Amino acid sequence: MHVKEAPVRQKHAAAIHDISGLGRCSLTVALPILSAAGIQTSVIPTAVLSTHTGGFTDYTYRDLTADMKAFSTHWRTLNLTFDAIYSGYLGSFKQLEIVSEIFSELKSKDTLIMVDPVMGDHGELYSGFTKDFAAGMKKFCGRAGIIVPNITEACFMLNKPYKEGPYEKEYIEDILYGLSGLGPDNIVLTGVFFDESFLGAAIYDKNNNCIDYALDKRIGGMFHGTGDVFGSALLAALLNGFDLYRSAQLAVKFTSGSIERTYRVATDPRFGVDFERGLPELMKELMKR
Ligand code: PXL
Repeated sequence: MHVKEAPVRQKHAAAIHDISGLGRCSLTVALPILSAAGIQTSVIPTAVLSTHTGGFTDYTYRDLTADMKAFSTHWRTLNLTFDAIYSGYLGSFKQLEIVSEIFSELKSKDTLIMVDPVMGDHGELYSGFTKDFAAGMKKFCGRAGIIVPNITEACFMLNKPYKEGPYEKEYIEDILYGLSGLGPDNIVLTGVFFDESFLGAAIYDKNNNCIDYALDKRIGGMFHGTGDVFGSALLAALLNGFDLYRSAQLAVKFTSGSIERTYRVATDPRFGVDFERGLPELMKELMKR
């Protein structure tokens, strides 16, 4: 007689980001990556834009702040458990406050809260963000189990001078310790490089007091949406049971591959990176677990 294996419970994530119609960031990146990784992904959209705000002018922006809380209030009646809640681009203090409430409403004992404190890059804040907002985001990061800032975002939250790379280990590790002081158990800092050839993430696991680096071939230049590609792939790997370091390695490889495909065909960097054609390879890696 054929005995069926007990079905493995499917993981369920909630993604709280805006949806920028064009430009491959936020939900148009998080949804396909998490879904392809076998994770049921429910979304709370924070705003709907025609494009993201990086380098485009005249984009449309419909704010959904007033609708967000109603999603979680409704979902609470449905007796759900979330394995992860993943927040990204949040555009106001009000949204920080609401998403904090949503975390409290939707999380259970084992829910991983992942916060990407999207605010800027290359030493500059994105349009519409202020230093005050960075202070609000710093506090908000205290609600997370894992945060995935880039160096610009980390420096604004820690009130630390931003430096251009290549970096010294001491500078990076000082940032990691500073960020861990905000509360999260795990820090994955992106945009780290020690020479011109390799770039990736610094990983700090506070409970094991362990710092590690996941680096891959570096292609210089500015590529939009890579933070969202990285964060989504990282969460996809974590929810598929990979440890923090291996998850960061897979996410770095997936992101650098996406950048390389984009670089080769020299598309307008505002249109984001070709992560789509890297999905089969990422899935193959995730299946090895
Ligand atoms: O990738 C981050 C992001 C998300 N959403 C919007 C953005 C940006 C970065 O510029 O503008 C609307």
